Amino acid sequence: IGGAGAADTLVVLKGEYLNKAKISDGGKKLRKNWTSTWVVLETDKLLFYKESKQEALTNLKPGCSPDGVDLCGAVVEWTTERSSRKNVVQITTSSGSEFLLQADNYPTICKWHDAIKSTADNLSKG
Ligand code: I3S
Repeated sequence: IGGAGAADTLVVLKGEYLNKAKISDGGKKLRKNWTSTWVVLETDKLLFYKESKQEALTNLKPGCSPDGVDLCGAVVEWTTERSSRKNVVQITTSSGSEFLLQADNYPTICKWHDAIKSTADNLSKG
């Protein structure tokens, strides 16, 4: 996912550690593997970094783009069916990939759910 250059001006929610699991890729089911991930929300995409330090490092390196999800056309919803964990948000991308985001702290995950959902909904209106 590109466009790291002027990242600072595009950030909607600053980085925070959330638990992330990718459960399908382009419609193909994947084995679930929860990992703690540094997540950053920009105006059109959600970026994933292994660690907070990598955010700055990746943006400094020309040609180096972070792992992420294009939110245009994405559907963001709470799910109780895809995991036994509490506070799980499912993101389904327009290309048919599915991600779960989770945090034990409800206010934390609520903030991310609301911001990601409104970002995706605004892009889809556009
Ligand atoms: O949806 P699943 O497949 O029941 O997810 C669980 C598994 O990924 C499990 O690992 P194994 O593939 O080794 O069985 C994980 O340890 C669990 O955490 C997953 O379920 P939760 O409910 O935690 O998302």
